[in-house]
Amino acid sequence: MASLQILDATLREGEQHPGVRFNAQDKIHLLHLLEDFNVDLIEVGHPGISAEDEAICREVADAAKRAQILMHARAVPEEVRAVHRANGDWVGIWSSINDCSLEAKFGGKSREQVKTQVITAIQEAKRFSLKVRFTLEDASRTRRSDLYWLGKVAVEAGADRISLADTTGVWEPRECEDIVRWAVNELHHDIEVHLHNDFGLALANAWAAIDAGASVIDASVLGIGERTGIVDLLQLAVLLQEKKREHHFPLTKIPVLSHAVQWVTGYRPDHLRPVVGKNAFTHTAKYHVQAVQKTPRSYEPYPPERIGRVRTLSPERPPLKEAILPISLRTGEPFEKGASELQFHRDGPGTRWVVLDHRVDPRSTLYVIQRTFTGNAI
Ligand code: HCA
Ligand code: CU
Repeated sequence: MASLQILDATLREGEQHPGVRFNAQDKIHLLHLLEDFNVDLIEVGHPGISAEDEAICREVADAAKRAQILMHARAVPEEVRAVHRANGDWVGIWSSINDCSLEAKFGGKSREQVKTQVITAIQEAKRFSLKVRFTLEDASRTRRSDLYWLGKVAVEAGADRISLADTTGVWEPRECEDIVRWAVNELHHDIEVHLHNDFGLALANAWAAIDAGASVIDASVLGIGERTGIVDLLQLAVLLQEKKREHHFPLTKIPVLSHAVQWVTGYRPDHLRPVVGKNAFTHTAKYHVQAVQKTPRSYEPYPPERIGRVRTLSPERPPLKEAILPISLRTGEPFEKGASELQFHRDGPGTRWVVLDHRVDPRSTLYVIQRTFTGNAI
């Protein structure tokens, strides 16, 4: 456990959240908040994308106070040189060799061509004394023999760490644990994991990877990233503190970090989200409220003050409303909002329908309706 490091990728993977693009000032502000949160490794961007990205990455790297700065690059010498020019400490080079990747991402390249590219890119990085993380992208859908083969190529070319990416978020915790343990034993190298959240298992997989001996876990603030994102840094930090007694992160800074990212990205986590969600410390049922007033821990996994939050007691029950339900109909002419007394074919007599809202898509129309039983045929 002592050697576990968390890498924050908000400034790189987070820019793959739809509609997000950080300017240099935003990145520097978030970088400093992440450093204040004691994050050791921070991935700040992909300088090879454009001259503008390179300039931003450089400004951010130069503003770092103590974190090690990592930048992303394809296995292409020019992209590695962009990381060197932008003053990165680490370059994160990635490649993959399952059939889908060779075809779709590398335009039909052969395994040998990928091998040559990876060796050339890592050697280029070493010429500039960059530390190298080599990522086996889409590791979760790649044969183990292939992971071993390309992993060994990278290790022998001089990679300092090998990362296994669950690019489409398909691992389950047991599989993730097994493969990390295998990689630690077979590659004899520090192993990092990059876990997407498509099935909602990213944090569970990270937890399994830690138990299997992973040295580095990638995360981002609020989990922002491509599609459904990656491991949430804030949830991971709280879990480490509460379950493993790792006092590594100053958890009372969570609200500031969370709000900074919400502000800059426009992303709003939903109320149910663990740690930062509005409801995370709200107690509603009357007997919960009474118990919490006497002994807060009766219905709390940990006290909200520990992460800079407060509890809310909300025992008032809202009055009963008329039933509202969404229904979907294949229909030509959509009914308008406010239309009422619609005689749908499945109505029995005496049922009154009011359309509160509707949304049309090419195949059907989704109505949100209010249904009242009037007792009279309409
Ligand atoms: C990407 C994919 C990636 C790469 C991870 C890495 C993934 O390039 O957007 O290079 O460590 O999820 O596999 O984020
Ligand atoms: Cu990713």
